[in-house]
Amino acid sequence: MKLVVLCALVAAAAAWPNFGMMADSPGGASDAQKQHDVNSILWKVYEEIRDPHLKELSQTFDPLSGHYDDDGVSARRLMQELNDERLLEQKHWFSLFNTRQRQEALMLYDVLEHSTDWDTFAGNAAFFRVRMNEGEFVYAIYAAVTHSPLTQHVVLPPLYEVTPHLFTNSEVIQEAYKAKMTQTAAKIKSHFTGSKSNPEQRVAYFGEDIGMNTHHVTWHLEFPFWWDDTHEDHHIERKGESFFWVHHQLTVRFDAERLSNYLDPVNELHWDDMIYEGFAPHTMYKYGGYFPSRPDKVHFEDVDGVARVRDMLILESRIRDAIAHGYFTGKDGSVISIRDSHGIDVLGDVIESSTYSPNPEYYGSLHNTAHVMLGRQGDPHGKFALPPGVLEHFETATRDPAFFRLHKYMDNIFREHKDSLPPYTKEELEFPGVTVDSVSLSNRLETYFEDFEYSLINAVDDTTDIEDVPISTIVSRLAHKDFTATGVITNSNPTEVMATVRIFAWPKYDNNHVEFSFNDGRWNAIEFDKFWVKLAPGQNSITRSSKDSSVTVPDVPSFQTLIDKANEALSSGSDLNLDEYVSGLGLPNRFLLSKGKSEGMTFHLVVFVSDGSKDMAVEGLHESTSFNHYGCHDGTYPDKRSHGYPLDRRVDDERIITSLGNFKAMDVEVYHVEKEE
Ligand SMILES: [Cu+2]
Repeated sequence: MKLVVLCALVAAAAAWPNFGMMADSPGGASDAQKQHDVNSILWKVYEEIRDPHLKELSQTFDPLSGHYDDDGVSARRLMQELNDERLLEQKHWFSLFNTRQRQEALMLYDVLEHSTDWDTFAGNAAFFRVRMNEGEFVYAIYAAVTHSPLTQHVVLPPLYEVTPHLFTNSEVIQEAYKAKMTQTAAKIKSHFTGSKSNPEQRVAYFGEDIGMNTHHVTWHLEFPFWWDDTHEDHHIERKGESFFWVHHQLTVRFDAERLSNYLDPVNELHWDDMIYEGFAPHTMYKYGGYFPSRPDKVHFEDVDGVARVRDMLILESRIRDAIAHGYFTGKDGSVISIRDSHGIDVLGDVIESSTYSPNPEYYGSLHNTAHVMLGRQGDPHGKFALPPGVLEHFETATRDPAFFRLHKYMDNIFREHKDSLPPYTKEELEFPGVTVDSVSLSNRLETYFEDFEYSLINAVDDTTDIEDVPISTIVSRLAHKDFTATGVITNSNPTEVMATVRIFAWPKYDNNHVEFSFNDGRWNAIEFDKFWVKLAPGQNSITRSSKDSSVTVPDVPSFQTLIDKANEALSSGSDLNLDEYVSGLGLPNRFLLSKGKSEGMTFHLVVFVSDGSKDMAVEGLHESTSFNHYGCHDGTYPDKRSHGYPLDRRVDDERIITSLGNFKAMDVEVYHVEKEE
């Protein structure tokens, strides 16, 4: 079991000291009621509200009469925009990267975030749902439920069942419409985009995985680039570093998947080079037509109203220059050193860029602009009035293999910075008296593909007069057999010590079966787990199940399950018990192992045990090893060390690490089997 317990506890104490009182405040509602309302407000979001109470609220609630902690400033502003008819129409595409559309979505987010009781929150949600663009509305609800203290225990329904268009192929959507029109129940098989003539299709199961896409969207919701401390109530700690790490892990995982499919790791994309790989998304907007395609081998073009290719090269060289100098220059000319373990955080803020960037006027917004630039290459001058490309939505971005090329490009910039830091010394890395004697696995590591079904009910148009027929799709997805790792660790100190256990693995060989050097391998290390244990004097046997990995989360319950659970809890007065699903931040647990090969794929597995008393940022970590690994948007990240420690810095002499008693390495084979046994 894993959840945000640690972050949440810290958050409740630090950020919202009044939360305990809020639950009893007028208009307070039970968690089950809130879950029910959030379910109902997102159900069939392009259609009329079905819940009678919320439907009535949508007509009777007055946003100006709500209770707010900003004196109603946000509500008055949005009402003004609404009354002036300035807001984006309904049944139109929405993109977060469209500045005006984002502002509108965030105006609603502000209203919800400043609502101090549930009546106000739910009333606003109902009122604006029938008056604002649906895409903006969904984004605002997801962001508000993620960040509002009122909704700490609410589980957001899986996005792939709320807005299925962004997660499945247009062919499947068309079948779903047909099923609805003919009132025939359907289970539609989804296929990955493309054909066997395209080698990239071999790894489409990764870029198109709905769980991985949900993880990606969730990260960007919990760590939004638009988050502004002067406006919000707290600072999100290590946001820039987390931006680096979450994308770095996607990048190295994608390369490992490629190797298991006999493909070379991706090359970086570059502005003055060709975009070799074209892409046909086979995906459509609910409203706004098909996502644009891009042929093979096109040169980057300037995109009207976004940026010129030359601008991108200039931004890149300014950032590389700062890395070479070891400092960024702030808006006021101040020197912001990055030659230390915090430098990565600043660099991440600059590259994304987020509002935390110290000088966006000078360093620009490399990542966000690049997403739009790349997304528009199919229609750079707007001649064909195409809607935004897949790269302009976190839900769909990884479907395009160019996403990983773009992120490899940025990952290499991050590496340039990490390589500018001195390697860790033996003294920094050792854990006196602690030795990892052995590491063993309970069973053969196996991956396979399994079928997963999810509902498309929310994809199709609807009317209250006609009953729903069940419509779902079946996707094939990567999974693995569970396993348990056992480590025997000796503590020869006279007293108990706290230890941080860090587990990584990297593909041992490249596509030509040449072994990666330690230094290249460690940069490509996939993080498998991190947890804290107390080691008694003498020998300790530590077991850890793959199910507990802190980098993963369990599958989110289906939308229907969430509806049933909330209704059940409401009618019986029982607890919701959905806490383990509160954050979807983390890879799906079934994705923990990357795909093996039928003859076995060799990974170099490393276990590093560091001194927990020096690493821990929060007390009591050994009691609850579950935490939000990819960062804590509302609390303190439990680990003081850099993400990826101790493999994040260059290793000039690998013996410094490999000779340590608190380090253990071994080769493991991952087998891919065709059917689950
Ligand atoms: Cu991203």
